[in-house]
Amino acid sequence: MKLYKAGNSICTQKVFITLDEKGLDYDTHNINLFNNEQFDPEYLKLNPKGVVPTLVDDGRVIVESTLICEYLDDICPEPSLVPDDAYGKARMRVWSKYVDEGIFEATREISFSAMFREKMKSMPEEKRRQRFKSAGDATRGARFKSTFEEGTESPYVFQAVANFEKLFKNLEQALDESGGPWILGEAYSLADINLMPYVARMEYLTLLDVWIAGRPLSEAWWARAKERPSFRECVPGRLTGDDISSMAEYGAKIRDRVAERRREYLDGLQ
Ligand SMILES: N[C@@H](CCC(=O)N[C@@H](CS)C(=O)NCC(=O)O)C(=O)O
Repeated sequence: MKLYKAGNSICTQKVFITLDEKGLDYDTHNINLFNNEQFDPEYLKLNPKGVVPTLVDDGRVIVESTLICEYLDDICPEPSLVPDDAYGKARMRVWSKYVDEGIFEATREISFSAMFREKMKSMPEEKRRQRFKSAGDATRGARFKSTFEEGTESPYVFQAVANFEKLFKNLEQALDESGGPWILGEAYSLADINLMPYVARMEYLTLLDVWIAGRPLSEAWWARAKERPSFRECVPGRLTGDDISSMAEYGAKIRDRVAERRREYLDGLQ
């Protein structure tokens, strides 16, 4: 199996954790997103959206991190990371969908406004223009442009802050209903794995407590999740010292504004 990945890519981290939990062997191929290697015509043949990760298993190409994780559970059922029953599977997939439809973009927008934006400021204009390329996804280029130009003032960042607020409200309720220790109850599953890299990113950016403070079940879930050997191996274990210090340094600069935007969102609900 070969996994196409990028350094510090949240979507790839889900796949790394799943591979590690399963004890599967694989090779990796790095795609440098800042050199626009995701738009290389050869890579676009594998992944037409021009994103990572992509898994190639015996010549078969699988895209979309959530689907890759489910594929890995299908080809290697032990230890199981997917509930046996139909209702359990549906509950797990609601969490995956939730992450894919709101939390992934929220994490990307917040990360861009804090960090990648600063990196892109020093890029030559032509390279930056290439980076805004959308590979056919009209909103992707617009989002990049908005977070690059407006930073935390971008409406996409406001929406991102609100999405994290809704996430932790739902997580607290789900853990209460399931009785924990994991999102679906007793069994650790892809519902947990699919969420962990996004929560980790907020912690690395020093922003997590904006949403998690005062939510004891979510705090306990997170403390438990980040102690799993697969997480330690695949997230902190694969980040460079520079990745970790950049996230802390740039995240701290937007922290106060993120907390204010959360307040604006909560005030707007009243
Ligand atoms: N829904 C896709 C999203 C993949 C995605 O957007 N990956 C990011 C890295 S986490 C990427 O490749 N971005 C390319 C870019 O920034 O141009 C998945 O979960 O696989």
